[in-house]
Amino acid sequence: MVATRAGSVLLVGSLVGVGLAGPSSATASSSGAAGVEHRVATASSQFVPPNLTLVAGDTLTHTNLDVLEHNVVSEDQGPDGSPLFESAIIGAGDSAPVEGVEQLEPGVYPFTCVIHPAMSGEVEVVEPPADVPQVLLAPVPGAFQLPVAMAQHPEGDDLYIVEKTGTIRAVRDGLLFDPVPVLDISDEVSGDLEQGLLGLAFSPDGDLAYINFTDTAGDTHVVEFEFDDGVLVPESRREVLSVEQPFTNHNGGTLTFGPDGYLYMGLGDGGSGGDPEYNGQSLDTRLGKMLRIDPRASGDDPFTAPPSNPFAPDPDDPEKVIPPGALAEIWAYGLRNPWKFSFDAETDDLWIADVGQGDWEEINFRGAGSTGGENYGWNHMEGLTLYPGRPEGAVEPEGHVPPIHVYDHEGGSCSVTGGYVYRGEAIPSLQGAYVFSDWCDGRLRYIRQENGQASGETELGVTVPSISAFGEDHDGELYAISLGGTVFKILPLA
Ligand SMILES: [Ca+2]
Ligand SMILES: [Ca+2]
Repeated sequence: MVATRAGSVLLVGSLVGVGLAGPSSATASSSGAAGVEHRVATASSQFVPPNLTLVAGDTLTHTNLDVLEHNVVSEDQGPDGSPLFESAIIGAGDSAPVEGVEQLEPGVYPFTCVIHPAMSGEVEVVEPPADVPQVLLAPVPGAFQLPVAMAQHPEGDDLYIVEKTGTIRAVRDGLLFDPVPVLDISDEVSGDLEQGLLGLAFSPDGDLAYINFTDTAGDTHVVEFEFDDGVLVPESRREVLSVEQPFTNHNGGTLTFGPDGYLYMGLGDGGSGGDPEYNGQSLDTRLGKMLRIDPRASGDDPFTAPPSNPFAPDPDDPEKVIPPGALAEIWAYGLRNPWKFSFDAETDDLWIADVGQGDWEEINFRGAGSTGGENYGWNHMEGLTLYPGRPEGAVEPEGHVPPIHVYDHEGGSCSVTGGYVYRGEAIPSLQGAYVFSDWCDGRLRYIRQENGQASGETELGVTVPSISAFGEDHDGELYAISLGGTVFKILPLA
């Protein structure tokens, strides 16, 4: 799969390079290198996803996750009267190729199920991208112990790498590994796969640093330090908040200051599997949430919730309706494990990669104008469909914000690792693309967003084993972090 994709990218790139872009490149691509394999599922008598974007020459497979028999059949016919594309009728758990898709010219093609004509979907076939970015991965100096996050101080070019084992290490000016940790709480952290020191954010003025870790009992803590002389000052330590964790997994971990100057924090549903405590949809717990706080102490309060939060009392708006018991610090809910999220440095849009249960990995998108309160659906929804293990009788929540992009676990993927929208200058053809990966397959890929709709995935043709995180520097350049101990800067190939 990786080799196929890389080959296809290189072919397209080389065709463009010799001036064969245009209609001829689509033909060359479909008759030459194999295209990317896409998948459409049928579940709950729907096509998932209902709309697909393919590059000419790509292939499509139909997987039936429903109890009923289905197929995929084009509504349009060719000159001989047969459908332009069609899969065999298959039963639950089976997959079949959708024959003919790889021959389609650019255009939009509605399809249905021959047995259930009420089901509908659409394939959009587009020309191969004129300029697929070609990148390489350059290791940043230093050997790191289980790195899981990166932050850059607002001043200067030092990179701060968060090690799950409880230390933070600096790469001075992005070039020189500093062997002395800038923080060491390794005797305080727990060590399961999703536990440890997980997040770091510097205050916008650079005077304070906030970390997120799970303690030896597994509970989450956000702690504030003064930042001075390139280190987190141990004596200045102050607890901002803590969250009891019922299970070792799904602890979220990312901390980042939003464009509004508030601290955002992603928290998983508590863990185990299927959200047994029903935390995602409960507004009286911090678990399964995105929090938004002013992390500075105010009187006896170790932090405050901005009145503009959806469930926070607002002195300027006495009519504001707040559900009983809803926590003021909640910004959004219905999340399973938002391990990584980020803001677009140019547009301020919020991107949340939410790790899925068994079937679907999610990329969620919310535009900069959001006033919060989004319900991302878990545990009623997984991806675009009802979660099979949802509480009895549970339906799609009112106002559910569906993911902008989903992918399944075919081909060895298992758990989304969210990244950033690229706003650097080194790779012009990557400008504006949301770059992300998957913990199990490590393949770097991107989608593009326009009017709240995402394009299909495009692969960058490079792989980072055990990819735990991405990082972004002041120049908008991106980094990919392997839990194995290497931090890579993503650079143009030429
Ligand atoms: Ca947990
Ligand atoms: Ca969701």
